[in-house]
Amino acid sequence: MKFGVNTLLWTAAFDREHLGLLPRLKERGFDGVEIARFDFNGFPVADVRRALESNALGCTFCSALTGSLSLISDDASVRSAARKFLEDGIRIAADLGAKIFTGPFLSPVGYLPGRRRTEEEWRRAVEGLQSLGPVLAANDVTLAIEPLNRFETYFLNTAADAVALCEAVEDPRVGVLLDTFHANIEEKQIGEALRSLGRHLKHVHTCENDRGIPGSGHVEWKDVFSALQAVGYDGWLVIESFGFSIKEIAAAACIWRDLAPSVEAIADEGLSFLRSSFSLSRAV
Ligand code: LER
Ligand code: MN
Repeated sequence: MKFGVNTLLWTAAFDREHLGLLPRLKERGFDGVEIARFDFNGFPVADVRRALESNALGCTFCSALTGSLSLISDDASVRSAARKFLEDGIRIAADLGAKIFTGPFLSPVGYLPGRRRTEEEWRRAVEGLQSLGPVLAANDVTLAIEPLNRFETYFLNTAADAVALCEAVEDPRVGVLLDTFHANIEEKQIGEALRSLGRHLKHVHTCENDRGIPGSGHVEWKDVFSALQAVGYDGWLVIESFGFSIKEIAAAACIWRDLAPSVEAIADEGLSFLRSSFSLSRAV
């Protein structure tokens, strides 16, 4: 298992000015960093890769469809812009040295049309994801699609639907990211959801139920770790929360209060908790 932390704790757009974070994260015991960017223009990929390598840190790459980008729109030009965005993201992931490109990649985050998804939208999702296959293979990257809770998307909320989507896509490079924050809202039991994902589970966001310090709330971590062991998951566990005082992030993620004494506490105390929970789960 590899332990990482998402840069959204510190910034909405990771850039050169944030490279100073990396030695600190290494020193605190992280194996890697999940770099987050929503706008790829001007992203200094080569500099970021060099800094990750010189700090002996691995990475994953995270983004989201925002604004008008949608892989399931009824407008073909919108779908094709979303496909281009995702292809660019896959190439950036590879250039960073990441094997995982992850996030909510079907419908824009926060878009709630006030109805259920349609069969036509489902078909476009399957086709859109299938169309990424050659770029994923050429770059040796896996796409981990993130179901979000019902207040952030109407399109994909549960592990069961994510499995159905992967089985329709039939590409081993298209799998699922389970985020314990969203799963805590949508699943009966997070452990069961993880077990049901099986081989489709490609990535995990380890978040407390309030996006505070992992281990400080009511997520059933014992069950999470035993389920991860049961499905033979050996990928990344990435702590994800959001900077409380960064306006764009606070607005996008609905963070209206401090979730912990500091964002560093979420990273550092979260890491100690997750590492010891992981060790305990192996000892059973
Ligand atoms: C992103 O990983 C996430 O979990 C969302 O809630 C924010 O887009
Ligand atoms: Mn997440």
